[in-house]
Amino acid sequence: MSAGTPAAPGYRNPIVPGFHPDPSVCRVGEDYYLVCSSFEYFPGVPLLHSRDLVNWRQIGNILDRPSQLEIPPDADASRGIFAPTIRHHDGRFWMITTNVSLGRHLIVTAEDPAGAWSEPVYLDLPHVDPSLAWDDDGTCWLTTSGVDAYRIDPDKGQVLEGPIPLWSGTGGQYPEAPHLYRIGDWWYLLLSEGGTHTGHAVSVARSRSPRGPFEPAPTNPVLTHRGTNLPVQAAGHADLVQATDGSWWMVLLGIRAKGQWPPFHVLGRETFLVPVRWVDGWPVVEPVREVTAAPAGSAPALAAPPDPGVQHDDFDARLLAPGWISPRSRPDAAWSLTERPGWLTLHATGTTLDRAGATIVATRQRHHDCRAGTRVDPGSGTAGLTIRVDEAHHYDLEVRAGTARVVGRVGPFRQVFASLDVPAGPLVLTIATRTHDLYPPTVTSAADLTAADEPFGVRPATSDMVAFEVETAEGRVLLTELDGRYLSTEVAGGFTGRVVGMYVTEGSASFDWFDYRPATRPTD
Ligand code: 6LW
Repeated sequence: MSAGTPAAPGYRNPIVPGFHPDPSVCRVGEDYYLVCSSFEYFPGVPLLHSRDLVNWRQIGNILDRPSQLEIPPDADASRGIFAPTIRHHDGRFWMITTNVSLGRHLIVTAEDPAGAWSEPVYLDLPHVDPSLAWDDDGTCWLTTSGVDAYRIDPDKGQVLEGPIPLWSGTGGQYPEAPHLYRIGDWWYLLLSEGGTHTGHAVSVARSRSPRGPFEPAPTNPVLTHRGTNLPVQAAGHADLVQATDGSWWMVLLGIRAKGQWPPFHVLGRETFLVPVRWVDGWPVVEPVREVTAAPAGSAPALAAPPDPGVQHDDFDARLLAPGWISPRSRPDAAWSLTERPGWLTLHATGTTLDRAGATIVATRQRHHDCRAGTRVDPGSGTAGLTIRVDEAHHYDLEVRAGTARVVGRVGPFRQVFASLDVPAGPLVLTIATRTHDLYPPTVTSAADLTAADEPFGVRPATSDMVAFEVETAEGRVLLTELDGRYLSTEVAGGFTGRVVGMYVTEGSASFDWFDYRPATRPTD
């Protein structure tokens, strides 16, 4: 495989698993950079790097300080940062996004994508999903959902002209996620329509000028999975990139729902990659598959899907790794890696996970089957491990005053499902999700491709099961297992996905380590 070109001969999707929606990508030389939406979580806009478009590593979060990212303390879940675009122009990286909680678009720039990124320049314009493109003469074009274009000065955040209505797709609801590209003698406008669920579709039009008029592709929508049996659904919100070998690729979001009926997706919207061919001047996109076949004659290389999130943290570093996120804010007074060296100490900022304001340090769940564990010293506080979508949808394994208990909150309901006396001092808490025994095995070789596109042979009612275990010096105890579908987007609503992490709701507690790993068997 040559650097800068997608990993041959085959690759697995999603390329960025778990809650990583609305991807945008750019290439500079042999390096690719990708950003995603982060909504109410701080820090915001995860930034990932790759040399082959398939294996991604998170190198930071673009909005990583309060002066760049203001999420009001009472902001609803799934507000905050929507749909960023990343581009490179004139020696600088540019990221534009919308802070929906403030009702403003913002632009930040950096010469080195690893940061620091600049303070924001704000633009007060309607709609979401802003994108930037530059003309040969340096003119900067901003597009938004709708779809409208504006001529802007991106350094000053000034609108010079517009709105100029461009093209709103083929008639589907929510024309959004527009990107303009100058390719050859054409300006291409890529957009999504149909809404970011099973009706999602990607359409394209082209013009000789960024002002239009735009001529729709005769093949629209160029990509949709609506009404299909494909295991990846909701394919849309796409961005294009040309690899160093000249080949074209599309990154886009999709969901992997499980169970019947309806299916439930619990990992949020994830980022996928598909090859693009150009035929008669229009992009032709293949359906999005979990395994993209190897070219004829070559051996499939189905490595385990790359995992860009937190896998193991001993809390020996000075700073929290970029894969750690917290709802709305992470005040300096709420956490410390130095108070008890080698431990993460958390201080309570709120008294319940049922409302905004609690101290939570979490990472995205990236696998349907996973185990997440931590060794906690609760001291005299109330602390634990939570798996959550939002304040109204979470399961917690909590320790307080010599008792470990499993608490579930779903909508207006809150219940204690199990409890166990535990000795004072540190103990290991584990939350494990499983689809084992609920589903047939997933794809393990390219020969399984056809099978993978078939609807599930087994039709269980739920997405997954979530188990809660406590381990003390005396051994490991399974407290209970709860139905995972209640922590899905279909139940909770919103745009995010599950995260799993540590929390404190009373006093202070320390965490010795955190471990997350995909699991293939309950005891892995
Ligand atoms: C985003 C819109 C969308 O603004 O979902 O998938 C919205 N599409 O483009 C939130 O992510």
